[in-house]
Amino acid sequence: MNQLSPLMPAKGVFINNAWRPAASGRVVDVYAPAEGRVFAQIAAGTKPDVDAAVKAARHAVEEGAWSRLTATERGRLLSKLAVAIADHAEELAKLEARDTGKPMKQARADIAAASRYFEFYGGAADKLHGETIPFLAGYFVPTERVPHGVTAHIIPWNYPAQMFGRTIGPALAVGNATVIKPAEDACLTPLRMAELAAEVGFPDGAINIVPGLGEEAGAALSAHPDIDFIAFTGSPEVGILIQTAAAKNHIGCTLELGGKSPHVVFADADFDAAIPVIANTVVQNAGQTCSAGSRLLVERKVYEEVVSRLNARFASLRAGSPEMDLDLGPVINAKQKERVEGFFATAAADDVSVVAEGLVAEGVPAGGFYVPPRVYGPVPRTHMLATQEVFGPVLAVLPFDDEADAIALANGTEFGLMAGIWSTNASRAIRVARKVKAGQVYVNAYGAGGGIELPFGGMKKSGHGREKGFEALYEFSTLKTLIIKHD
Ligand code: TXE
Repeated sequence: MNQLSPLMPAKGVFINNAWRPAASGRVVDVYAPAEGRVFAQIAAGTKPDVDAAVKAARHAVEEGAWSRLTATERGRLLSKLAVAIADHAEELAKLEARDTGKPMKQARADIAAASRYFEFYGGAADKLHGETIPFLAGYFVPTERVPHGVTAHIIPWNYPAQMFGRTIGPALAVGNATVIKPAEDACLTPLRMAELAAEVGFPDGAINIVPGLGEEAGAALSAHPDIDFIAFTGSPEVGILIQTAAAKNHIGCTLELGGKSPHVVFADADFDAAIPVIANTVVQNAGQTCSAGSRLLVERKVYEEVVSRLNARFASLRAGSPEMDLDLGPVINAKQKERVEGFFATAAADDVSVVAEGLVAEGVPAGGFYVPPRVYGPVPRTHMLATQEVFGPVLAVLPFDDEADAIALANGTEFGLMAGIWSTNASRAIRVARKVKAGQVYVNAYGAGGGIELPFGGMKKSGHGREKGFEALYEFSTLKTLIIKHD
């Protein structure tokens, strides 16, 4: 094991507000992607740990202190956690940067977003309510939004801190008790934030975390017969396993499975505004963002101009370590680096040209998982660069002929998570935006991963269900109707 010393030791599994050793006695090595070396370990949670965590959550939501809190009291706890995260922002940002390799400025923004999730859902907790329904004479029929019960949350490594807030914030606001299986590649900030939650007064069992491998802890959690709902963000392949496990237990799930989101740039677009945003949305987090704008569809008559502007933009981009705080960091691990380089190799073999490129900065630590940001064009429409999620800082440029062609191309992948339409013709921008199949469509703007207040989720292979915003409160609750007969 190529390791950095001293190693951050595994904390264990977090159940009833306390750490305990994993039943397996094993640990999982965690790499610092910027250095390519092991810097920490996490507990390898397995089925017995998941059983204990679900039991603690069940107790909390049925009869424990968590079940006795009012919505306002739950909201206050969430708000306190938001403040605690903000108070520990620099510590958390350093941990997030080390764990994921992202530049410090990105890590700081992510911690601010994590805090903001708890702030938003703290305020929202007592704003969710039912309705009354006109019915037969002599009946009074109110509805009530009630928690599912125990919610399971399987989250990825690209934004561990943000994902923690995004997924448990609304679940807790509604009154569920949660069990989280964070990603083995990066999960140290969720572990630390769970401690902060205990410190601000979350009762035992409301937040439980079982770190470990996907095929062990993740599989045991998603198949557990006593969970009531699963929220999953990750790969389409594992998404199928999650939905199958949910079906076997007759419970619901949300799946957020990534994308191949297009920017559609018409000849009349404001290029000065568009190009920096487009470049940023594919290099942010080294392209490892589900909503990265990884396809650039550009009207053929301005193809050369757009490519030349991209070239100028990308020439200044640099990948570096978190401390160097440049435009992007390394990718998460050796496998992801190989994956991105595999796309590079296929493009070279297929004679698809690199039209813009940034660099890996001089002086990055040896062994880190760095790849340069790249733009390819014109990419043939059926090429894997145009259809498959790279999850790296790679932009595919494809020319289109007219509006109908642009819409067909935008909708021409299996995914449907986000899109950006760039045009100064407002009618056309709105027309196209309404025809593109995606959960979020920006016009003359694009926020990869942004917008805590905005419902977010996919169509098609990007998954189903909505997180973020008020919509997540509906997702993490269910509706109960009381039918009351009176004289
Ligand atoms: O994902 P996995 P990986 C995409 C992206 C990336 C690819 C592979 O294209 O290149 O997926 O990434 C847990 N039962 N996205 O391999 O394996 C796992 O431990 C239950 C898009 O990291 O899907 C982790 O916590 N859980 C994406 C989580 O699933 C299992 C973010 C995601 O890991 C499991 C990440 C199992 N059998 C990757 N196997 C996005 N939508 O943002 C794994 N897991």
